[in-house]
Amino acid sequence: MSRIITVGAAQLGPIQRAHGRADVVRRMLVLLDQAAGNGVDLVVFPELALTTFFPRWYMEDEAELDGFFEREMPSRETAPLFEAAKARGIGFYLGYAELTPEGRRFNTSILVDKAGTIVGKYRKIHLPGHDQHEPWRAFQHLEKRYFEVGDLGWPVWRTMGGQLGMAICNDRRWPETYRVMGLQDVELVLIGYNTPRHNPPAPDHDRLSEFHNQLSMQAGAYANATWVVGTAKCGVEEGCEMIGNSSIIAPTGEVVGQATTQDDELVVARVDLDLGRSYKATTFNFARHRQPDQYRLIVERAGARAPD
Ligand code: CDT
Repeated sequence: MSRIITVGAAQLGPIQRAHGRADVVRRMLVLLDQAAGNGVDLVVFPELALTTFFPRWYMEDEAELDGFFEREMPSRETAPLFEAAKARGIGFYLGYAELTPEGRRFNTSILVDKAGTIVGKYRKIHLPGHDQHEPWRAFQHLEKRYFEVGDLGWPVWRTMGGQLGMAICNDRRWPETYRVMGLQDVELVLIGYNTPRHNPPAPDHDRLSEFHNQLSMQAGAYANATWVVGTAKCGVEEGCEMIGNSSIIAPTGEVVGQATTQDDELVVARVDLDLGRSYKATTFNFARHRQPDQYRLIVERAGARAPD
């Protein structure tokens, strides 16, 4: 049986604060139509895809903050996306801000199959930024204030003919993200991101933003012999520039498709889910070569400590 699926990274250009969800969903439907025209089976939308990247602002008013969150999924505004994807037989990954019935807030993604059923949910684990207002910054990055650390781990789901996992933005910089899924024999990791080019605490890193984006996703793909799809929300949003470079990366570590704009753009690639098998059987045969007894520090210690 063919284990080839066609994947689309559905990059979004900027979403300004004044743009409502209905506007954004309309843009997503255009990308979904392009995907259908290209025979795409699975579309990957960005992190927090339905609104502007609101953690750039300090907000004390809970009602204002809640305006960026979804209480249900699908919602009235996102139902057309679910219906259109189902009608076209396309599965999708969607990132959004989740407000639970208990009042908990997470940076979340869902995996929806071709029948329109939510088959998986992931809540972002590596939350970057800070939790207090830092007025010296031109833009805040208050993910640590507005979201709880995800509590679902990194599951891998059997769906759409393969073994699929999810991560969100900053997770892609951490090898643990991929390895936890690699140990579940993941074949395709889906990642949405919003990455401001300027990192206020370390502006000397800014010139390397795209390089570090590629480096981390390509390394994660290669060392776990998995496909990785990384989809950006990018361009100048409310005066803040965010990088594009949405990419589809093979288990070889090679980039097989990449966005060339900082706007709405669909990147399509043919994904052979068996391509990683030869790596998983040789160089990265985990059962044969990994030595977990020697890796204890990884789970026992969070911060680095120099030897005495
Ligand atoms: N959204 C997100 O996770 N962005 C981060 C910015 C890091 S700088 C605070 C990222 O890793 O791309």
